[in-house]
Amino acid sequence: MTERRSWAEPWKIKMVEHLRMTTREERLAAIKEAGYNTFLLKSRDVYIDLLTDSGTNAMSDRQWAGMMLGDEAYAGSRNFYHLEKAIQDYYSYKYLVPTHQGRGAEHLISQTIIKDGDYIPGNMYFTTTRLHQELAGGTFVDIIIDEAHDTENEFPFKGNVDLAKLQALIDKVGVERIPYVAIATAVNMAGGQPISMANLKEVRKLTQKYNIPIVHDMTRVAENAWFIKIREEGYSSKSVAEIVYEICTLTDHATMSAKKDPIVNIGGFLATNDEDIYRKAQNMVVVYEGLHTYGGMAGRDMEAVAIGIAESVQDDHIRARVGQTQYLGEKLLEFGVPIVLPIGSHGVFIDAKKFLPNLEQDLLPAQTLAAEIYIEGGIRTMERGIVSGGRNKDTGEHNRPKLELVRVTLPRRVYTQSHMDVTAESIADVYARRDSIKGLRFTYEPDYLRFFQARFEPID
Ligand code: PM9
Repeated sequence: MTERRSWAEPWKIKMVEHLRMTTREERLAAIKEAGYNTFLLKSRDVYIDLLTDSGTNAMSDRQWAGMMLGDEAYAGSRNFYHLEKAIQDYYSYKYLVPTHQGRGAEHLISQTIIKDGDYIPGNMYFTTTRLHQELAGGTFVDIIIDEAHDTENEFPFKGNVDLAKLQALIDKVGVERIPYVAIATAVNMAGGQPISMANLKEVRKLTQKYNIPIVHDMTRVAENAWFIKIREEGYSSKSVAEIVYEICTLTDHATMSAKKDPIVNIGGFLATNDEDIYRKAQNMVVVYEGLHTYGGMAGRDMEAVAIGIAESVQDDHIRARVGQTQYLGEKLLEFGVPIVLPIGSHGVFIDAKKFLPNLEQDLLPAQTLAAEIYIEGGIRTMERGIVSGGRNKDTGEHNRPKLELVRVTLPRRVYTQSHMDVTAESIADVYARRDSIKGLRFTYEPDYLRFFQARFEPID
C-alpha cells in the first residue's frame, strides 16, 4: 500500500482547444503593444491563460446538453424556474434576481440598500464590490483579521472577521450608518482564504444584536466550504453541499458571480430572503439588466448555471479543483518562490514585494512581475496590488494595499498537471533573473477599476 493516495480529476476530456506557442520576441512585442497590462493582451498571444477563473471554466457534457434546453422566451423561461429552485435547494435563499454577472448584482444591492454617507464593513475589499459601494455613496471599511495582510502567516482561516474591528466601527459611526456587513467566502484579494463557520456564526450573533443584515459575496462559497470540511473541527464528515447550505443560512442576501463556482462562462444573480429587498431589486433589474426572469442571461445560460451549481458542490469536484491549486503552490514553494500561505482556493498568489524586494510599491512590482511572467513563458497572470487598489475616493491618493500580489489563477476543469509544471518552471526562471527586473510607470490611468485598462511603460 502506498502511504498516500493521489487524487485525480473526476472527469475526462472530451474535446480539446489548441494552444498557440509564441517566441520570446513575439511576446516582447505583444506585451509592449498591450501597455504592459496583461488584461490588454490578445488571447491568441497567450499560451497558458491563468489571468482569472472568471468565466474561463470548461462546462460539462450535462451543462452543454442543458444549453440545448434553453427556453428563450422573453418572460417566464423554464430555465429561470430551474435556476430559482437550484438557489433555494443548494443555497437556501428564497428569492432570485438574475443578472448578467456578479457586478450587476453588486449594483442592485448597493443602490437598493446603501445611503449617502454610509459605511460598509467587510472582510477585505474586492475591486468591483467596493466601487459599487462607493458609487452608491458608501465607504468601505476593512474588518478582516490582521493575519490576512501577512503573506507568511499560516492561520487556516485568514478570511475571518475581526469582531473587535466590527464593534469599533459600530461604536464610532453608529448602527444607523451601517446598512449591512459584507462577508465574502474564499476571500479573493486575501489570496482565496476561507472564513470559518465559527467566525461567521460570531459575526451573525453580533450583527443580529444590532439588526444589521449580512450580504454574502458567495462567488466562491463551495471552495470556502471545502476548507471548512478539511480544517474546521466538527465538519470533516459533512459534505461540501451541507456546509455550503449552512453558510448561506447564516446570511440574509447574496451576490454571485456565477462565472466562478458554478462553472459557467457568463451569469450571476442576487439572492435574498427579504421580500422587500427582492421587490426593489426586481424592479431595478428591468432598468439595468433585463426582465426579472432573465436579468441579462439567455435561457440557456440560466440552465447551465442551474446544472453547474449542483456540480460545484460535489466533494470530488472541489477536492480536485482546490487540489490543483495546492499542487501548483507546492511546486512554486519547491522552487523557493514566495507565495501567500496557506495556499488558497482558486489561485496561487505570488508575493511580489518579496519576489522583487528592490522595487518599492510605486514601481508597481506586481504589475511588473505579471508582465515578466508573460514574457518568460506566455503565461498570463493578474496584478493584485497597488494598481488594483485604485485611488482613495476622497483624497485621490493611491490606496496602498499591504498585499502586493500576482495572482496565478486556475480556471476550473481546463488545464492539466503538465500545464501546472510548465507554469511553475517558467515562474522559477523569472525568479532566477529577478535582480535584473526594473519597474513600470503609468502612461494612462482610467477613472474606474484602473487595473483593467491602464497602460504602462518600463522604467529604465
Ligand atoms: N472576480 C476575478 O478575476 C473577475 C473580475 S475582476 C478581475 O477574480 C468577487 C469575489 C469576485 C468577482 C470577480 C466579482 C465580480 C465579485 N466578487 O466579474 O462581475 O471575484 O462576474 O463578478 C474576477 P463579475
